[in-house]
Amino acid sequence: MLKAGTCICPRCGKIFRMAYYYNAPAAIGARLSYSRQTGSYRVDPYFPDDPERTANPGFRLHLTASISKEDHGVPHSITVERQMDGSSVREEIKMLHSCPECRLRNTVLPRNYGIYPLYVIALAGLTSAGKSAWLTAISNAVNLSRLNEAGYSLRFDPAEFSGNNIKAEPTVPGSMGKTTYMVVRDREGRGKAGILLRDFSGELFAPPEDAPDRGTYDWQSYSSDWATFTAKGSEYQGPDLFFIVDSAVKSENHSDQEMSAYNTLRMNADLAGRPLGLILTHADKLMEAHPAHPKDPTGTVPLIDRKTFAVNAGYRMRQLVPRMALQNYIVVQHHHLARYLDGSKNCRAFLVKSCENIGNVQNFDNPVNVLDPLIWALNTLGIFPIE
Ligand SMILES: Nc1nc2c(ncn2[C@@H]2O[C@H](COP(=O)(O)OP(=O)(O)OP(=O)(O)O)[C@@H](O)[C@H]2O)c(=O)[nH]1
Ligand SMILES: [Mg+2]
Ligand SMILES: [Zn+2]
Repeated sequence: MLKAGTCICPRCGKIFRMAYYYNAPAAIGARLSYSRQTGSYRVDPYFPDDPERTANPGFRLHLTASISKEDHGVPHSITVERQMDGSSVREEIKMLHSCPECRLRNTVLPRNYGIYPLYVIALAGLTSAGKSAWLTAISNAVNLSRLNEAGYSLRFDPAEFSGNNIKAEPTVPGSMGKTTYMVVRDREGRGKAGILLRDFSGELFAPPEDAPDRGTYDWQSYSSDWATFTAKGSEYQGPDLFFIVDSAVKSENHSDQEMSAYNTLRMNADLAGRPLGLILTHADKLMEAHPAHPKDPTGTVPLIDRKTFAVNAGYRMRQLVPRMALQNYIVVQHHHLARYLDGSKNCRAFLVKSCENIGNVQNFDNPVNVLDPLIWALNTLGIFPIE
């Protein structure tokens, strides 16, 4: 967990404290600070790699509007007037809360970022496992509203929902993917915690089957994304929780791949003491296939069928608790890695349907169990207390 006021850049993993603002067209940056002496905010030009220019920028910046109390000193955007030294002309510029390290890649931080204690959850898993789709599904306000119906006093408030009917696309290494940020709020709307769910490209976790250097892959250097994001420092101890995501319907020869993905994760991140969730996606496909129970010698008793989990079921305790137990049971029966991890402390398996595809357009209207892993994670981290 990062203390309120400390940020991790969702893209580059840089840890920083300042409220940094950037305007891309003008290529100028500034830091916003509060002066106790004057009781007011000020904005100073700031060039992270150029102390000289920071000291003598050749212009001054003035805030054109006061900072709202609700922004806790870190608004999403500010409007400033720039006045060149020796000139009386003032030019208005809008600046966005950004990462000082990778500002040139236009890394604008999500709304309300850096204001609350920040918990980091990292998603690992092979390509096409369903990582990005799950992140989209849990940011869907329609799904999240079911939590309110169940009567919980806390709300999850996602920074954005990339939308129904979006095309499925593989996450490119080096990008942020569908990284999701959400604020956990109480009934009065007060923020309690920020949650960063960091998506990664599946290519970071297992090379393609036909990669020429598959046997000698150097994961550590291949995945600089992953390395920066999980590197520990004095203020950041790596992700607070990990999810491994895999598809419930396997392509052939998949089982050794999922183990290699897990071993890669262990090599790249210190999992010691961190909770680990396994999310099997494509529950819809598994239910359609209704596989036989592996322990049934007659092969006629189904492990799961097309009605085992209802679409859009609610989140009341009496629904949630048995449903989570059943998911864990089924996944442990069905999946190598789940069986291997079964019984380890702080491990839990889930079976979800995030979306379905019509052509290659994803539809998120009829999810199954989709918030269960999130509820478990936040409960495990002590943010979302349930019995
Ligand atoms: N039917 C069904 N399709 C799903 C489900 N989850 C994901 N998909 C589809 O599976 C495909 C792969 O999903 P992604 O979310 O892109 O997978 P990813 O793990 O992010 O893959 P990379 O970005 O390549 O690492 C997409 O076409 C999704 O729409 C699900 O629960 N059910
Ligand atoms: Mg992806
Ligand atoms: Zn950055």
